Amino acid sequence: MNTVAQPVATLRLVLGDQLSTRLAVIAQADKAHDVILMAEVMAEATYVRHHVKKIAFLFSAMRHFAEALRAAGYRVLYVALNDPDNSQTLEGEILRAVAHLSPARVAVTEPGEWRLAQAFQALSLALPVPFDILPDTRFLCSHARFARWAQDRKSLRMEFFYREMRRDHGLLNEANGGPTGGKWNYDADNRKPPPRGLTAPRRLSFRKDATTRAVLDLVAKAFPEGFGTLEPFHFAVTRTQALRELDHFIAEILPRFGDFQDVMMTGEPYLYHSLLSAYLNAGLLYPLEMCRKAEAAFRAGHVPLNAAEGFIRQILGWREFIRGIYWRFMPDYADKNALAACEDLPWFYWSGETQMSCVREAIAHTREHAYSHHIQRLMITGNFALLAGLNPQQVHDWYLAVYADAYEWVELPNTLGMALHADDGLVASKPYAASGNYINRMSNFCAGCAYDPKVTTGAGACPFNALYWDFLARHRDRFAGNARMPYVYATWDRMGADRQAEIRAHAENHLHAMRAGTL
Ligand code: FAD
Ligand code: DLZ
Ligand code: SF4
Repeated sequence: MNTVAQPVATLRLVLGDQLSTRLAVIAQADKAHDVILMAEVMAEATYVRHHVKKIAFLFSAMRHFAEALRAAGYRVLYVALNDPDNSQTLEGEILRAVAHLSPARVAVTEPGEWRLAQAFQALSLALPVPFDILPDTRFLCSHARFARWAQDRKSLRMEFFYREMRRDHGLLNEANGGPTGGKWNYDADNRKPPPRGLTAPRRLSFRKDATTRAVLDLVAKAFPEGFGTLEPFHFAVTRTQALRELDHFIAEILPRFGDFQDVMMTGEPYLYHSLLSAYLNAGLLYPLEMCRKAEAAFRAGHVPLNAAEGFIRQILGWREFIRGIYWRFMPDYADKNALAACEDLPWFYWSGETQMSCVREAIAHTREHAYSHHIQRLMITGNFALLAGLNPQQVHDWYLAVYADAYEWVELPNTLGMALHADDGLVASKPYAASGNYINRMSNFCAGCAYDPKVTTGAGACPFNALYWDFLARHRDRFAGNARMPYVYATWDRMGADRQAEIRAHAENHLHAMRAGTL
């Protein structure tokens, strides 16, 4: 461990997803008397089977951040993964630094996961000095604000939360308090199917410097069994680079973000999405600056309202709402399984080896980029897991592992709530269940598939079709009363008992094939 000359007043821990100088833990640091601790540890790198690109991105961003702090005059203690004295847990590294530096107190920003929050609570009892856990002020809705909004409401709906957030932050709001353009939500103008000849825009790619190359070597050696491919690696790893990515998105891509938000295409993982979540969640970008830049581009006439509003809604609405749900309902939330789903996660989620070209494609994007866009997460891998009745906790572990932007506070409610309906409708008022017809409409995946999206039973029938009807039939008692679902149950009833039995038997065949690894 480095020797630090001056006596230490406060030891300040910065976690891998807290790379923001505006956080009080850094902004209030006394450069002469405080020490900032950052540590790469096996416990964080292995608590799920993280994608190797996710680990490399975070370690490189952490190392660059530490360098920038040093250059700005802070005293930084950085523990590398292969430091022989590394205890390989965050608690161990805090204790080691406290023993070595004898600070008067320790401070940290509240962590983004319940697991670590609990560990820090326990540690505060074991430490010989006071341990201050500071609020994470990067979010646009504090825990208290969310509690105020949620109290006494029968149901918590993102749309109403979002409107309050728009007013709170004056985003796309007019002087009379109303929404710009007269409507709060322009989703109906989005969700266009892919037009013929749609091409994806150019994306930035950042050159690997010596720090990133050293991290890539380290990760390749330390995680030989890790999920996904490490190279090519072209993530932004500093705030400056992340800001370039944000500005490129706003100028070149945002104008069509709304229109093609739900489109999926073979070989095109990104399309018109921003790719900013990994940077935002790690602290390299701030949510408000992203929203303000989108609004400014709209006001300057560069971006249509449906695109700017859609983008702002994802960040100001969904992202903050999801975080509010996580902290309000943890720890019970993690065990929710309202639909009693109990199938094991099939191996093809890791290997991509399946004949379903939509799933194969989504998993190929995931393996290569540690990314797939929202509709692939929700309507391909999530939808399949919902229809096939995969165990929510196994699905949750998968989503938490495979994406560069995944931390439990944001991943868990998206997986259990939005994709799997395991929280009984807390996050989503209706299950996001869809047949092959939807996937065929919104993508070009079906053209290259062994299955036929227009067929429900018999040889070559798309598995999503029979599984979709079987899912609805299985959960009829729960969903038949949902105001948004009578139409689908009327269609099911018109099929008659023989056809229904045939479809359900076919769904069972698909589940057999899934268990046998032949789907
Ligand atoms: P864009 O489509 O460009 O959207 C802009 C920004 O809005 C994103 O960067 C993100 O910060 C925010 N956003 C959009 N939708 C959501 C949402 N539903 N919840 C929270 N923020 C949102 N997002 C994560 O950041 N981490 C996760 O671990 C994660 N897991 C998910 C798991 C499932 C099953 C599903 C259905 C969604 C998940 N999401 C997660 C939400 C969303 O899919 C990603 O935020 C998005 O795909 C990131 O890509 P992007 O930056 O290109 O997003
Ligand atoms: C995700 C992650 C990984 C892979 N490694 C580290 C690490 O070595 N050191 C660290 O401080 N943080 C890491 N993280 C991020 C933490 O897991 C994250 O801070 C918690 O999950 C809380 O959100
Ligand atoms: Fe997916 Fe079915 Fe289309 Fe194949 S036919 S790509 S399984 S939706």
